[in-house]
Amino acid sequence: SSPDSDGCTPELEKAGLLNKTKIAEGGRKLRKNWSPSWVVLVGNSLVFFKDPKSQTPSSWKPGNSRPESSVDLRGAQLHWANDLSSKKNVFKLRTVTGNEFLLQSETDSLIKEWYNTIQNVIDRLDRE
Ligand code: I3S
Repeated sequence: SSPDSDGCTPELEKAGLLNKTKIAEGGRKLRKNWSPSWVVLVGNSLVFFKDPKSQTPSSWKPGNSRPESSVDLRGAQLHWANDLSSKKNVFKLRTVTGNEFLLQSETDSLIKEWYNTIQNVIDRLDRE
């Protein structure tokens, strides 16, 4: 179970290392550039950090580390996307602004957890 399965820390939902590439910006297709990213799901946002080696689960906090980018999950769409890569365990996240990311892990259970957790946040925001 996740560290937050008891709901005692409502802000930070999940953090971990995933492979990431952005494939579209504002609906315009981009060239893939896969790299490891420290991914943090906090509140309504998915936040990406560079240099995962220097990151720890506590170092995402404001002031400690500058995010590379951040994604607003309100209105976002999530789809399994194994057709978009030769890698296994790939999903696509599309924001309302037309930014698209692929996220991937070699570990089946880990990518499923990420998928479910992000989808739960999207569903919660859809109901608001
Ligand atoms: O969808 P593509 O074009 O097959 O994606 C591959 C390329 O981005 C490739 O880089 P080049 O643009 O230098 O060929 C990457 O190295 C591959 O990882 C990409 O494919 P995968 O299947 O890994 O997503």
